[in-house]
Amino acid sequence: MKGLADAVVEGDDELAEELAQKALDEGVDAYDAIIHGLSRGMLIVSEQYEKGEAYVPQLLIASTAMYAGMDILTPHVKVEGAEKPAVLVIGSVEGDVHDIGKNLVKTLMSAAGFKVIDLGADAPLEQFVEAAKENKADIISMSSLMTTTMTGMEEVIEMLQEEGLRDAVKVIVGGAPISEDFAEKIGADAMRHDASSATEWALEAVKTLPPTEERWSDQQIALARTKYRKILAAKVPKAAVDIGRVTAEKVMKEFDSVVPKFVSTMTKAERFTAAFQDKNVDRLPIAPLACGVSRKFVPCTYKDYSTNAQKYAECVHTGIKYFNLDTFVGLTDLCVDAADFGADVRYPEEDTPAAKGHLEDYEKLEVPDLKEGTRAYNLVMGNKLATEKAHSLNATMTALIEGPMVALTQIMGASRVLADIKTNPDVVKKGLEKTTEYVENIMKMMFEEAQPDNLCMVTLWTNNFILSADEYLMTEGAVMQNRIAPLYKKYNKPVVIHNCSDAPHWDLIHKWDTKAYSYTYYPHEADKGSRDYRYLITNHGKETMFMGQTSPIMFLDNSPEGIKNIQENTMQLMEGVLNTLKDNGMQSKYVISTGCEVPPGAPCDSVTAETYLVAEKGPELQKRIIRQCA
Ligand code: B1M
Repeated sequence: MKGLADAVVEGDDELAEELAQKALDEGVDAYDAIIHGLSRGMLIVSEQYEKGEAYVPQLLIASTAMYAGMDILTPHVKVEGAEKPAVLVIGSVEGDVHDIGKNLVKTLMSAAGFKVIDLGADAPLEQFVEAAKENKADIISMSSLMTTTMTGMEEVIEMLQEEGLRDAVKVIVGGAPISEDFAEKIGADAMRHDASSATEWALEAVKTLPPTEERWSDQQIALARTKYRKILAAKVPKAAVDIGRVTAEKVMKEFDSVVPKFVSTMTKAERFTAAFQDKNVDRLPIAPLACGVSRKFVPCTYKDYSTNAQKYAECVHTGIKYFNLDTFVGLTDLCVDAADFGADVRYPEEDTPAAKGHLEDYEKLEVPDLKEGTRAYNLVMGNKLATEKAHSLNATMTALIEGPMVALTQIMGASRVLADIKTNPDVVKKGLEKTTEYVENIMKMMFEEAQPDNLCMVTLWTNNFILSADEYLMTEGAVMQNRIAPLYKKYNKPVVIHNCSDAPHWDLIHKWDTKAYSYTYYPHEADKGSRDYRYLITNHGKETMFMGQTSPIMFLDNSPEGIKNIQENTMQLMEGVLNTLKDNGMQSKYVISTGCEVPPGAPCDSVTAETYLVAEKGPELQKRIIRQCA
């Protein structure tokens, strides 16, 4: 048993198979070998992960070893007399390609003895119900990592209610944006913050369920259908309005009577450039990543925004104008390179594109020609036009491209690449060589053709919850250091990085001589390493200009309370930042921003609630706090 557990902890799939076979040969009960051997090993690694002693690659290879052993043992589990394993349907909901957390939940549920039906990522909502019916499931487990997809969970629960199946299964939901309140509001049975507590809950929950045949009987289903019909009828139907478009029209109508009245003594470009150098400014620059949402002013679909250079430039133009931004950060989606390498990308009309079909073989990766017809070429041309438009408004343009590791994980699949870092590091490095070459070509073309004011690189895998510093430095860290940062230098451009992680490896900022860094702060992860502006300005502020801190999720709420909340939050942030700058002998090196994209379906007046407030109150605060210090 110890050998089996150790094989899992070590991520040694061959040893797990060998010992599983040995257990069978020596007459050990197969079920005991799974639970007291393989599963115990998986629990050890998962505890190490929770304590920050292990990282995602180790969890992934441990799960491969566990499944390898289980493949040998499971056919020998004695069914007679033994209880049938409980059935759990799992998936990341439609529209959401994040699947690392879901895969961890799946692994621990399998380790706990559940029969797991995995619908994968971006799973159509009806599939949760269909799979539950087909397998007479005990539990449905849904993950969502985005505020834009979490509402899908409620739809699944409503479908279960409509079909009279709600009482036949327990429903658990989870993922970063999911709260207990949300779970209760949508009628889920539970939410948990991590994979191990989700598994503990599931083990208890199945104990309280009546027998399968009773729950899934026609009679129970008919009764439940009647019961929930009333509940569903009482629900207020969701209004089918395009909130982005409605609020965009409102913002455009009010623009002339509001924005020209803001007192400013600098142009947007002057302000942004001065802040970059910590020089005197009339107020702090403002630039939430209101990227996809700016398409509502044009209007155009998300697909047009991300694949049509002209439309993209128009969105940048209207975004800068109506949101009153000092720079536009040109985030479209993170699968531009993946599409050019041949990965299958899904382009929903109204949402961010996602890489779905990944490539099989690292060896077959071929660096595409950067020519007309490729997505990267369109991105460069879009940024060329967008830069002209930004300059016509006296603002700056910050183009954005995927870093080599984001590109590789989008091409090959994130969980696979992360596991391969441990088992096949050379193959990953070779893959990175190819994506780095393409990224370099795009950088050169951006600098030579598009000539944006800044070029921002997405390096979200520096996330300290996912990769250790060594693992990161061995992979993308190495190419950032040796190839990407020097290329910025060659073109005499500042290194600008975007990272939407909870806890990046902050010490790397020095290594690539990063001049601007867009970050996200997660207050609930502060004890694990997520850092706020106080820490960042104090420790790295002299070398690096930070942009971030505002939660993008806040912009979803444009109710009067929501708007008030945004304004209070922005005011506090401006005051706090200015005082911190002053305490550190600085005056302007910070941009009020979001560090991650404002959801592309968000209302536009929630964005202006922040940007207009900065324009209105910023100058007086700047005078009061900074000038006083001088
Ligand atoms: Co994106 N992304 N991403 N991303 N990404 C987030 C989620 C984001 C929070 C970043 C941010 O704002 N700071 C943000 C969402 C914001 C919002 O809610 N509106 C975001 C965004 C905006 C996007 C894009 C839209 C970016 C763009 O293109 N403009 C795009 C979306 C594409 C799409 O889905 N349609 C996108 C794309 C990607 C990549 C593909 C590049 C990549 C995912 C690769 C993959 O999973 N295959 C990615 C990544 C890696 C992230 C971050 C950095 C990390 C997520 C992760 O894997 N964490 C993330 C920022 C963050 O969360 N810090 C971010 C590690 C993992 C172990 O944790 O999944 O949380 P997690 O799982 C935890 C718990 O949540 C829990 O258990 C696990 C640990 O034990 N848990 C459950 C999970 N499911 C559970 C179920 C349960 C119980 C517990 O019961 C059922």
